[in-house]
Amino acid sequence: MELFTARVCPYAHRTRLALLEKGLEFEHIEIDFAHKSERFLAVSPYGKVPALVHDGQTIYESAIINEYLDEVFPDPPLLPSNPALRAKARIWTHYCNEYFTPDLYAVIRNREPAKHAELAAKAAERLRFVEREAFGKLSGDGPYWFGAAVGLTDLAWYPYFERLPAWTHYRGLAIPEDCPRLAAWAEAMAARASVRAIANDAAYYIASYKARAGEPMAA
Ligand SMILES: N[C@@H](CCC(=O)N[C@@H](CS)C(=O)NCC(=O)O)C(=O)O
Repeated sequence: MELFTARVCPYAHRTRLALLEKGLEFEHIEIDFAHKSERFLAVSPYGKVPALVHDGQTIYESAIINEYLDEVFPDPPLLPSNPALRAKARIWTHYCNEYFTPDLYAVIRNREPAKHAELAAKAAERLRFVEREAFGKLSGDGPYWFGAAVGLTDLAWYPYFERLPAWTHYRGLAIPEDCPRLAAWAEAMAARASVRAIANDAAYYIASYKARAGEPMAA
């Protein structure tokens, strides 16, 4: 199994975490976006990471790769067994991709101080929605999205929280104080062996996001 990946990429991070949680061996192929190899462009039709080659097939799109891995290597399972809960797990990954991520990145990309408060408030509201609708309704005693067992939803969301120190540094955005369940979840995730095995520190992300963020902006 080969994984085309990049250290900075939150989507590739999701798949690396899934492979580690499953205890699967794979060849790690680091892609430099400025110099994409012919092999990479041949296997990854969108020219994006992550892309997985397994059994002669290329699978791409992080959420789809992770479901593929869960189907082909079902132990340990990373989706709930109940169909309604499986649907909810997918809804939350969809929410991450379609609503949370664009609003989060809008905050760090924005260089206009006049727009900052509105963008930051919108991203913080996304986090409060997670606190209320996910941790308040689905997680029981937690600590994970669907309770006691880690799953694909946790793996889809966690990469943004490892990167959050860059948002705090450049834009003053952090987990809101009225989101204690979300904060406890981020801590529980950070302590997992899979997460620790490939974690980068805040300084790495602050340097990585410099080109996008520019200078820190007063909150
Ligand atoms: N929807 C894709 C997004 C993947 C993606 O956007 N990857 C970025 C890096 S984070 C990429 O490969 N970009 C290639 C480039 O910038 O040339 C997924 O979930 O896998």
